Amino acid sequence: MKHIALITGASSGFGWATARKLAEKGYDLILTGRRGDRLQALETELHNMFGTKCRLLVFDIRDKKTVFQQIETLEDNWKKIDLLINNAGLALGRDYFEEADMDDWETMIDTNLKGVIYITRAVLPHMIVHKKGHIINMGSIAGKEIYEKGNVYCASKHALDALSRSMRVDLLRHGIKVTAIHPGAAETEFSIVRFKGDSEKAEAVYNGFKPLDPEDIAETIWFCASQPAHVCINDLEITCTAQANAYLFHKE
Ligand code: NDP
Ligand code: 8X3
Repeated sequence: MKHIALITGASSGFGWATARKLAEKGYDLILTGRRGDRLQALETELHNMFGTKCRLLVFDIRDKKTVFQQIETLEDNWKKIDLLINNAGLALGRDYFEEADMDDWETMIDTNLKGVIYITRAVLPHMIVHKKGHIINMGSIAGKEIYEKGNVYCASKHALDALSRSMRVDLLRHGIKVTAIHPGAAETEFSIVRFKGDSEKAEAVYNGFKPLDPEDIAETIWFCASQPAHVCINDLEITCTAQANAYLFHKE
């Protein structure tokens, strides 16, 4: 029987690249995000390239009721999720604490933290029944260290780091693996979203160095997902070679 992975935030960036990688490796995929047109395009691509079976769930991960309803709409064969990749997330703004937008802060907490809690609670009963499963949470180097004007984005990813460690402890008795991956700067739509469509500001983030590609993260996810049953990669930090920590870059 084929393995099933559910990827949140599959409509772009890491999620999209990971869908491709897992499709290539023979997974059936549940793809989620708000932009259904993007998910449909991805489904078509994966079907044509690998004959992958996809199930699309279009929803906003901040909406608790909808998250649980959407998981319940899955047919029994799709509910047997082997791998949950909690990837959907975002940064909004980069401003001093006293100047930052409160609504942006709430959106980040609702998405990066509460969204992960909702989807994980919705999927978990199906893993627990089968006494196996693997949850991969997309943290960030911003969840290990803070940087100037990173405030609530950093806090949301620090909280996710704590949540990943808590999940690992609490889910031990069910035989469920929990991995947290913490990337540094990677070029996706992340900065375009952070700077609200200002592509000049977004591009400037990556000036003078070669950032990670989404494919680098997809490869890392595959490395974690493809370990033998008795091995769990717990915590993994990855940056491009030009990045030493959350704020130190070697730029040409
Ligand atoms: P992208 O902006 O390219 O992708 C983000 C994905 O999250 C999209 O598919 C988006 O889908 C989804 N998403 C955002 N908000 C919601 C929501 N409310 N409901 C459902 N889905 C949502 O960024 P990345 O691929 O770079 O980011 C993926 C993850 O990696 C994030 O958690 C980010 O914090 C983390 N990260 C990114 C780094 C980077 O430098 N790029 C480095 C470290 C971590 P849609 O808009 O269709 O809903
Ligand atoms: C994304 C990486 O450095 O912009 O989590 O916070 S950073």
